[in-house]
Amino acid sequence: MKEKLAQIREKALAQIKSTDSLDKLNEVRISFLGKKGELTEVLKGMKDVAPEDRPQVGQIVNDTRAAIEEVLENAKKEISSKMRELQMKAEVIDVTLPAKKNNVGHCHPNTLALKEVKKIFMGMGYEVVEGPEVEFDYYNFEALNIPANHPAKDEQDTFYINDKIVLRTQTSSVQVHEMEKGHLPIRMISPGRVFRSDEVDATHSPCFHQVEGLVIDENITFADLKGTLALFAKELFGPDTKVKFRPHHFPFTEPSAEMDVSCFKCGGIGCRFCKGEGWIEILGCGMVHPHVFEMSGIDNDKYTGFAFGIGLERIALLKYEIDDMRLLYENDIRFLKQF
Ligand code: 2U9
Repeated sequence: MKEKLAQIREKALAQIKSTDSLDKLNEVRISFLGKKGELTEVLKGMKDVAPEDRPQVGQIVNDTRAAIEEVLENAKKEISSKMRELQMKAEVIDVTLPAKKNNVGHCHPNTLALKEVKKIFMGMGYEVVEGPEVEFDYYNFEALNIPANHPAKDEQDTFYINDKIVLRTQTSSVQVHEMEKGHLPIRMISPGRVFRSDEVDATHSPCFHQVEGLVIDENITFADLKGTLALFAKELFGPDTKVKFRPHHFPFTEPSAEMDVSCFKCGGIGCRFCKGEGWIEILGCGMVHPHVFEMSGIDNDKYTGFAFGIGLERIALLKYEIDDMRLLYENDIRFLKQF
C-alpha cells in the first residue's frame, strides 16, 4: 500500500510538471483526486489494511493528497501568470484611439422648472415638504373647505380609489397635514404629482405637477402675499417683470386672486406669445380661509396666512417656450435633448 501511494505521488507530480494549460491541470486533478481518481481508489482499499496499520497508512494517504494539492495549486498559479504575461505581450493598446462616447443624461424641463421654483422659495426660507399621492377624501377636499356637493368632487373630475380615498387633485393635503402638527409658524412649499380626470390636450393632462405654498404666522397680510409673489415672479421671469392680481374664488382662501405677470417676451406691449394681452396668468393665491384654520385646530384670532398654487407644467411651457404639454410626457429624445 505504501509503495502504491509513493508511486501515485511520483506519477501525479510528474504529470503536473509536464502540464502547460489550466484545462489539462484540471484533468490531472480529477484523475488523481476526483471521485474515481487513483488516490480515492486506494482509500477504498483501506478496509483490507490490517487494523494496526490503518492510522499510519491513513496518515500517508493524507500526506500524499496534501502534497498533490500543493503542487497542483502552485502549478495553477504559475500557468495563470505565464498566460497573463503572454496575453499582455500579444495585446497592443492604441492609446491614441478616441474614447467611447459617454452619453450623460440631463434634466427634464419639468425638473428644471421645479429646481428653479424650489431655489427661489428656499432662498426665502421656505421648507420643501412632500406627501402621499393617494389621500383621504378628508385631506384632499373637506379640510380645504370643499363641501360634499362641490363640482371638483365629481367623479368626472377626480379619480376615486373608493368613497373615502382619492388620487390627490392638489398638493394642499400636504399642507393640511403640516397644519395639524401644530408647529407654527409655517413657511413651506409642497411640490408633487396630482391627478384629475381630464382628457389629454395641449394644455391638459390627467396627471400633472403642482407647487403649492403656505405661510402662517402672526400678522401675515395680503401685502406679504403680494410682496412674496412679486419677488418670485421677478426671480423666475426677470427683474423687469410686473405682477397684477385679479379677484377670483377658491373655497380654501378668502380673499382669493389670480396673479398675472407682464409678458417677458414683449414687456407688456402685447405679442403672439401673450396673445396680444401683455399679461400671462401664472398662479392662484389668497389668504387662508378661517374655516380651514379652524378645522386643523389653528387659532384664527392669533394667526393669519396666505397660500398659493402653481402648475409646474405651465411654468415649464412658458419658460422654455414649449407650445404643447403632451411633449413633456412623450419622452421623445429629440425633444428632450434640447434642454
Ligand atoms: C391650504 C390652504 C390653501 C392653495 C392654492 C391655488 C390658489 C391655485 C391652482 C394653480 C394651478 C391649481 O395646478 S393648478 O390648476 N391652485 O390656484 N392653490 S390657493 O391654497 C391652499 C393650500 C393649502 C391649507
